[in-house]
Amino acid sequence: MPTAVTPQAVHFVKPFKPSVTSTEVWSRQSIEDLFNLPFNDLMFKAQEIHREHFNPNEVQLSTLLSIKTGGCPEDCGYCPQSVHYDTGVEATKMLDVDAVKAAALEAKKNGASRFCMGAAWREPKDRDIEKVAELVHAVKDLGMEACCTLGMLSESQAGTLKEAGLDYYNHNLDTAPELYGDIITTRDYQARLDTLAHVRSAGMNVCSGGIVGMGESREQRAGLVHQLANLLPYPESVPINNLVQVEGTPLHGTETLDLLEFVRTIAVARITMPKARVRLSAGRQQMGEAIQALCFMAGANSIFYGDKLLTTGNPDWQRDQALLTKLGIKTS
Ligand code: SAM
Ligand code: DTB
Ligand code: SF4
Repeated sequence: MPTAVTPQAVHFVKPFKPSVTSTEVWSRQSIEDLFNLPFNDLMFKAQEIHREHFNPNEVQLSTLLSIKTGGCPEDCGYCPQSVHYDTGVEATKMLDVDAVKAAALEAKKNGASRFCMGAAWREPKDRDIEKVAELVHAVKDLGMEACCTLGMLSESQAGTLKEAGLDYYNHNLDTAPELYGDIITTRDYQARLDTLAHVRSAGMNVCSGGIVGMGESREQRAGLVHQLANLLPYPESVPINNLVQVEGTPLHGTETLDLLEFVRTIAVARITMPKARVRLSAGRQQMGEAIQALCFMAGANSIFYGDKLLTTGNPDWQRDQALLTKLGIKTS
């Protein structure tokens, strides 16, 4: 039996009108029940809800760039950028504005609408935030949506990023609360919820999801979705990552997840967060076209687009364009 976990609400500190409003409270049991549906029933339910809120033949493209790689003091057991593990990832300094502008322009030319900048920090320093604000301006000047994932954020740092024009802040809950301590010991679940609250109160869109395939049970996958779906309001953007196993990390060698379970996780996220962009995120290179097509049927309507995630590979844009064309999917 899973541990009973009280849903954590992220409350507004300042008045803010989110684009997603939700009052529905999901019990953990109701989410487990969705996971346990016969596959076809689950897919049908997810399709119905998806079609109520979105064009089912449209997928949004986000391109990632690591603006500061490696050397991170945190011990996230999945992550090749942690200083605790020997993965061959070399630590770099932060990229300058010209390098970021060039990468964003390339992403735009290839059709991406959102540019996401990631940094291997536990938390940025205030002087880092000033530099990131310049990068955000550069991306916004190209007419793209901007997203950052920089680690834990204070309320004032969130405010500075909002003022710079940042549209989305990505900070994942990663897994169910009861499994979290087995994966990461250097910061707790509440700290993640606090960052999400700061992002909300600054008036930015929240991007938050997690990773499956870390050896969790189906109940624990339900536990992750339970936390996300009960955020008030739930995130506008929900990345669902399949663990990319990197040699040297503690999670390397974990038994791989049956990919139909991955599809189920997408479907349950779609049903419980009907208006969110559910992103089929890391792990696509290991997935094949049929599973990705099932994910789109299950309600995924965003992908990371471009041949690199942060440090690991992703299908190149020509391959993705070929798949999307084959499926008759338009992009935004
Ligand atoms: N350092 C910041 C943080 O942790 O919030 C931002 C970057 S961090 C790499 C962003 C997210 O990438 C993590 O929260 C995790 O969900 C995801 N991630 C990292 N390594 C991964 C892996 N090997 N497979 C799948 N997702 C991964
Ligand atoms: C998210 O949920 N997944 C992305 C993004 N947000 C920052 C990161 C995936 C990282 C995969 C491992 C790597 O490339 O280092
Ligand atoms: Fe650092 Fe983020 Fe990797 Fe954790 S996931 S080790 S915080 S870069």
